[in-house]
Amino acid sequence: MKSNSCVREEILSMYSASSIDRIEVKNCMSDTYSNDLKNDVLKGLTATQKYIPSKYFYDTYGSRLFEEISLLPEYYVTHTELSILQDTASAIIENFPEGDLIELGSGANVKIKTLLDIAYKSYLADIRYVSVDVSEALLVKALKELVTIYPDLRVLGIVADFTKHMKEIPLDRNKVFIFFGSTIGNFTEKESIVFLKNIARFMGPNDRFLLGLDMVKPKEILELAYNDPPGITSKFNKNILSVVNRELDANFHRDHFDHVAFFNGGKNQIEMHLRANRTVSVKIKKLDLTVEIEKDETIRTEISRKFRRESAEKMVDEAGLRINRWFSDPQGWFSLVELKKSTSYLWKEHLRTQIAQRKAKRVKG
Ligand code: AVJ
Repeated sequence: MKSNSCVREEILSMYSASSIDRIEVKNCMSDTYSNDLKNDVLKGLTATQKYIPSKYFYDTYGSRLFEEISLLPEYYVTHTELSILQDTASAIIENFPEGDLIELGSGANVKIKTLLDIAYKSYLADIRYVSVDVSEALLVKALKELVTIYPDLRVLGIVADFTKHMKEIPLDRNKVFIFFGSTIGNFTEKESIVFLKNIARFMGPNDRFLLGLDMVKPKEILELAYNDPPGITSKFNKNILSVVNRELDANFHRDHFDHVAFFNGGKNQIEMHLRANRTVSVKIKKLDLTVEIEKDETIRTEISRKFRRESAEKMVDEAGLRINRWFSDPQGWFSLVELKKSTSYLWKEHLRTQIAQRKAKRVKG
């Protein structure tokens, strides 16, 4: 099966031709998604602690549910990050006269609009917005909205899994990578370092990386954010079963599972699980698999790690990045961190190219 081949897509809509001209979309997912899902679900549901990777929450309905979560007062994550962004957008965007703002896992537009508003107000010469997201429907909708709000803005949408398709991101211009929402918390410690390293590789000495990090805070506040009284997070959690049912022809029954979310203090992470409220036997036709789940056994659907300044510094450092500026809200609940490539990493790269050049010369001469 081919992978990493992205197909350029035509955008059809009722919008004017002039705005459509500014939208370009590449789809890198169409031929890998269902295969990845198969492998991941097979591995996850045959493990001792059963799990389904959290990236499969985000089909169209799941993305919409997350939007709803982000409006909940209990879910402090989104509005705290937005308030930091509003206070710091001009500081962030200064000295960025032209280049690409590359947002990974973008979803809706609220946060990027805060940056673009400032860019537009100040001087914006030639900024392009590059959005990388797994959900094509949402991505296209968001891009269409942006080109109507910002005349002249060029946008590029890449329907891709940013843990796999980094190669598809254009690298010829100045760059600010953006990874909002503390989504990095959904990766294990190891995975997050691999991910950051992968981005660092594509950064030049002047490029920046804006990373959102949710901070450790009292357990009650954390647990309420993932156990909202109206039950939207519970719906969001159970939606992953509908994704598996639809994509892999399975027969999960959402009523047979309860939403569970708690703070694991030893690991500084929120964990979301689906706990079987009876003995469950699930047939997954496309995997030729029957999964037996005991009463009270759980399927882990998400970890959401919470950071401290020291743990963040350590993680970033191991990836060859350094903290350039640290923005936070007065309570210190959330942080927006501006990263640059670390000097030692730049030196290493410099030496490596020099050695390679010398070798090449020696071969020739
Ligand atoms: C979108 C990954 C940042 O981990 O808090 C919200 C997802 N899960 N409620 C998070 C989520 C449950 C969210 N991120």
